[in-house]
Amino acid sequence: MNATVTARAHTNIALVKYWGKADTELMLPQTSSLSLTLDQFYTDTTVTFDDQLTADEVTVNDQLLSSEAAKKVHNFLNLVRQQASRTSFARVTSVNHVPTAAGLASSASAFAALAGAASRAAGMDLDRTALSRLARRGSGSATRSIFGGFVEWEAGHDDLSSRAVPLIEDVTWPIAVVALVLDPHHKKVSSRQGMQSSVTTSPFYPAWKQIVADDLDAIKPAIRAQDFTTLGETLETNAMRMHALTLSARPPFSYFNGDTLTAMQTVKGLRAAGLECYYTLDAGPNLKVFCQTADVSAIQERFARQFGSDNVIVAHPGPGIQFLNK
Ligand code: 2P0
Repeated sequence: MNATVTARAHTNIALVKYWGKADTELMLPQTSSLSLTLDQFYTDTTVTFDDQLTADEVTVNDQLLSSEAAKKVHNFLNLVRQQASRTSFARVTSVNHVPTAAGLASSASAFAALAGAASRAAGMDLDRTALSRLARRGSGSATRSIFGGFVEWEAGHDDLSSRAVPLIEDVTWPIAVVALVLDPHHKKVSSRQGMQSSVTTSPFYPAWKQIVADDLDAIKPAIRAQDFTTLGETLETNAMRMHALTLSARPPFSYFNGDTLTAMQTVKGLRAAGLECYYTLDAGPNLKVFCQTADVSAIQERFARQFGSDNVIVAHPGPGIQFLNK
């Protein structure tokens, strides 16, 4: 009998960023990183291995993908087949739950959910540490989405040691992330290309490794002590220093657009007015603003006036991977 397994994984936002691989085959990063899993954005993925299939069949948001578009998924399924000693192809159905067509869907939730559903459907029973290592092979940031709350991806030095470790899974700290949709379109430079270019051409890359080590040393005690100021100052500076690696690459590139810069000014203005909040952003222009829940409505209103209420989404700490059936 062919098992059908559905897994749900949430996306995460990095506070100390992953930006560069040491090994592109094993997907080992240059540095460790640390994130917060979010409740609002998640992927549900169902996998069945079926002897009747003559190729993997991948459907995302009700659209059957071409074999070219499904290539990353196919490569990932090959790895699962190899580990599980299976030969049959798989039917994969995936739905991204994002509040609007926001361009906030992420490979993190997609590959974390796929790792869970595919490994179980293939008959493997992996614990969450092993799942994080498997998810890593699909997309680096997916390593962290196996766990909820604050999660560190320890860089490690080989397949076994490069894995996620939860710092605090059940977050009781009343904090929120206000996500701004400033451009819903696909990014022009993929994270994969962008980080590789930074590693090989930015003269600042060696400094980045030290920055990450220092930021992790600062942010982990701040999280444990619920020290919001240290958390915010560290995550904002870390994001800007990551983006300095794009501006200093050859050729230079940037993920900012005009609205990104405008929104950064708004955050500074809010802070000057006594509403403590800090921004971060990834490989796209959409700013994410960290704040304390008591300040959410004031901050949300300010950005809704600026960018429209449909483009402002409030998220909170979210859970790790869940299996929706057996
Ligand atoms: C992060 N990002 O730590 C960083 C910050 C974007 C900026 O991880 O090549 O999709 O699949 O490992 O995980 C996005 O890159 O890249 C990412 P791959 P991924 O969240």
